[in-house]
Amino acid sequence: MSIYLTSDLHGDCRRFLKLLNKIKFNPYQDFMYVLGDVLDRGNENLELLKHVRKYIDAGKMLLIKGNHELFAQMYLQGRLDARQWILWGGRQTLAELGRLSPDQREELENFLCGLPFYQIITTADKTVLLTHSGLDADCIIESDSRLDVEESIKAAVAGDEFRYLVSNDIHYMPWGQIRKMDHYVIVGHVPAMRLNEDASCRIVHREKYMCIDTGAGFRDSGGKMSCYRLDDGREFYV
Ligand SMILES: [Mn+2]
Repeated sequence: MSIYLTSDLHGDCRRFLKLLNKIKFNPYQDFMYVLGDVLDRGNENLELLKHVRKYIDAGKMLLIKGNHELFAQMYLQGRLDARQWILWGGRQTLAELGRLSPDQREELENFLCGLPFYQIITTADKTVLLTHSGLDADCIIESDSRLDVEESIKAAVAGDEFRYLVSNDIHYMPWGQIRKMDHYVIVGHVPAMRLNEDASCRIVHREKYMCIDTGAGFRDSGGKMSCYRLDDGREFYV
C-alpha cells in the first residue's frame, strides 16, 4: 500500500488520469490525499471533481478544502459574484455549473461545505499535517517553545476561512516561528515556480514543511502536475 499526496489539480482532468496511470494508482491498495484546488483555471473542472469523488466515495481518496473549492461554494451560496470569481480563475467552472440542475447544485454545495481543512496522518516512521495554504500569521497559537499547528489552523478557520485559505503566510513567517511548528506540514496553494530560486516547478522541500503545488494550473509558465509518495519520498511529474 502506498500513500500519495497531490495538490492544485486545477481542472486538468486528462492530466490527472495520466498521473494516476503513471503512478499505477491501485485503488485496492493505495490511498491519495488531494490538498485542495481541484477546481478552476482548467477546462474540465466538474469532470475532474467527479473522478476524485468516485475515489472519495470508495474510500480511496480524501480532498482537503482549497480556496477554489471555497470560491465555488460561495458562488453557489450567493456570497461571491460571477465577475469576481472569473478574475480568480473560475470562468470555465462557472459555465459548467450553469449546466447543473438545482438539485445537483445543492448537492455540490453541501459536498464543498463539508470538506476538511486539514488532516494529520501517521505512517510507520512519520507524522505529517496536510493542509491547503498553511498558516494565517495573525492566528498563531504558540508558547515559548512550540507552535501548535492544528490549533492555529482551527483558530484561523473559525475566524475567517476565506482569509485562511488564501493565505501564503507560511512562506514568509520568520524562521524563529516556523522552527517551533509541532508538526511537519505539507501544503499546496503557492506554485513552486514562485518559491524555488531557480523558478523550477519541482516540489519545494524546506526544513519544516513542503509545498507540492507544482503549477498544474499554470502550464504556460512551465507548471506541471505532480504527486509525492509519502512512503519513500519519490516524486512523479506529468
Ligand atoms: Mn489555492
